[in-house]
Amino acid sequence: MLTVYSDSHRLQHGQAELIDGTLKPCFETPSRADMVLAAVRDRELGDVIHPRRHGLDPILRVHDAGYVRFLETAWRRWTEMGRDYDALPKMWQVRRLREAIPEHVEGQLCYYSMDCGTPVTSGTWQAASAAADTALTGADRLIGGERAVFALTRPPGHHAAFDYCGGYCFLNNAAIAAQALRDHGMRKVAVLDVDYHHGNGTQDIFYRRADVLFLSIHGDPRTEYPFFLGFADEKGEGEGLGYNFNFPLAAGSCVSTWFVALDCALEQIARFGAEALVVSLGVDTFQGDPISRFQLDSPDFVTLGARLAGLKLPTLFCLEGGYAVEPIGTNVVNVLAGFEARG
Ligand code: Q9C
Ligand code: ZN
Repeated sequence: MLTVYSDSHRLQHGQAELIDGTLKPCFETPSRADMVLAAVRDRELGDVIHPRRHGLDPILRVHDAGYVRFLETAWRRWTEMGRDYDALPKMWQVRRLREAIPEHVEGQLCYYSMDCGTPVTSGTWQAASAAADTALTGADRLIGGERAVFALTRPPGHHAAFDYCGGYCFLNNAAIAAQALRDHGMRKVAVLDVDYHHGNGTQDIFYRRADVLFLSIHGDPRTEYPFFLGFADEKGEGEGLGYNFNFPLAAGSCVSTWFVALDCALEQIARFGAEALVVSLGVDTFQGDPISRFQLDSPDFVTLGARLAGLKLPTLFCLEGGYAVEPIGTNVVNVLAGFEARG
């Protein structure tokens, strides 16, 4: 399987996130992508290519222009005030506060963020736009007839919505790629999110649309991040009604429960008649993940890959979460190798 990878991911290297009431080193680190790339090479998954630049247009197909402009300019505006540490928001536009966009970068940081775990740094824009290019280059290859491509995207994307960042995500790589597939003639695209956390950003972007089916298997938001989206009764709106499926599972759920949900999701994708599949591939479902509570073990990821291959669709994998750094490469490449073995 072809891998798309850019070293620019290193430019996103946050110092700290607020977790358990204290600032802790970021879980989402450059070493994650290094470990995945090393496993791709060790296991001879296939060629590794650099992404091609695609510019802003494909990003603006799924993200708000004001939000994208904010991401591009936030670090410069933040440091112009003499600050040189990561930019993190410290308040939110909650119920009954005004929805007007603040003028000041500090206010905009609050307006355009959903949490304080997603630091804007000197290299955030370059890293995030390179990740979008990585996913877009993968989409180009699928259009060109490739059976499957792995976009080694970092920072991840699935928590990034139309107009906000969060959950370590800035640009929604999978959504940008799914839209590009639509724009290049694929009539129906399914996005399956297997990360431990609900893909609130991807759901937000496609919620009113019938041409992109979104499905997510994740920790129940009653107890798990992102708390405010990902419930089973969210089925889409307007034209999109019936094209959004959430499979929330209790934290601690066993492996067989997880695979039952996967089978339900795969059945919906087949019924939908998807012409292409984008997989938001988080491996924070691993039993050893430090911030998640599912039980998948490394061999289970091979099974996941094989089941996905059973759909017989052109498939683009975009890396999302996974914070057990040492085994992340094994777990990700297990999915891809399981897919290839099933062909
Ligand atoms: N105690 C992704 O996997 N913080 N993002 C959770 C848990 C946010 C995860 C804290 C987790 C975001 C792409
Ligand atoms: Zn996650």
